[in-house]
Amino acid sequence: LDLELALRSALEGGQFELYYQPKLELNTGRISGVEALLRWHRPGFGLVYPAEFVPVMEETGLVVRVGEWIIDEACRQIAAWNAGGVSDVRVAVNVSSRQFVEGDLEGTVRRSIERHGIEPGLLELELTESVLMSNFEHTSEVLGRLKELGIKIAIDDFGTGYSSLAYLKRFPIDKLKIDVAFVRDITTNPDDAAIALAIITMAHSLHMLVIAEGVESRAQMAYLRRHRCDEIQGFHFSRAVPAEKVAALVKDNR
Ligand code: G
Ligand code: G
Ligand code: MN
Ligand code: NA
Repeated sequence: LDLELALRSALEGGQFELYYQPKLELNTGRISGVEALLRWHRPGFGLVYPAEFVPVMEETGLVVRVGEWIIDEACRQIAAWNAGGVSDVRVAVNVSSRQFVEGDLEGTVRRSIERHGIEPGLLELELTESVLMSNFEHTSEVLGRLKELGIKIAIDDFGTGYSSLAYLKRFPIDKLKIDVAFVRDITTNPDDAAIALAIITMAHSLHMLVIAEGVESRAQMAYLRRHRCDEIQGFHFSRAVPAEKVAALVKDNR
């Protein structure tokens, strides 16, 4: 309950901040984008990670308003980076289930893109399979409208949800994000490797890009590059860092 009360005032209190974890394009070595990850500067507690409070925001519905702030903040940051000479870094934002079902996602995205005057293709939404599977008709309609705005859609934690593969041909999806569960032992466990490689092949056959998350070693990265995975994200390349640090990393990288 204390947590809930504290969360209710966190947004107006300016206590949320987005950190950004870089994504590396394997065939060019470019930082192609970043994933926005929410951090909470909770007074008296220091920096708090989403695992400790996103579930409560989801239960209470706070995640809808905070989710709108996250999208707007990501667009504001894209515009700020563009103004500072970093013009080609795409920002991916996580969308929670309740935000997808109850929020006006298309309206939120459209207004934020317009307010900050950004190129829509620089914004990507990461949706999990469970978010997409809640209601086929609703999902289809919302994704169609989001794609018309020109933004990108990625499936997060791919391969771990209870979903049908049929949706891959029905929904306008740009990218699959291989779940860390298949990446962790990719160089030592033949079953994990087989699943990861099947996802890469399937994504490319369907004209989608594919990224592996949770890459922590050079060996994992080398394996994924050799097998034509497009991008990686993980501690091996970089943790999530504050916005200022992203600009410096990208300038070094160009
Ligand atoms: O940053 P961290 O590794 O602690 O993130 C843990 C999880 O919390 C992520 O996998 C993600 O699904 C969730 N999360 C992080 N940031 C956001 C956010 O901005 N919105 C939502 N809905 N979930 C987030
Ligand atoms: O949205 P999602 O739940 O996929 O958020 C990414 C999560 O994965 C974040 O909580 C982030 O801290 C975590 N993460 C990012 N890179 C790595 C990594 O290399 N290893 C592990 N174990 N977790 C990672
Ligand atoms: Mn994600
Ligand atoms: Na993920």
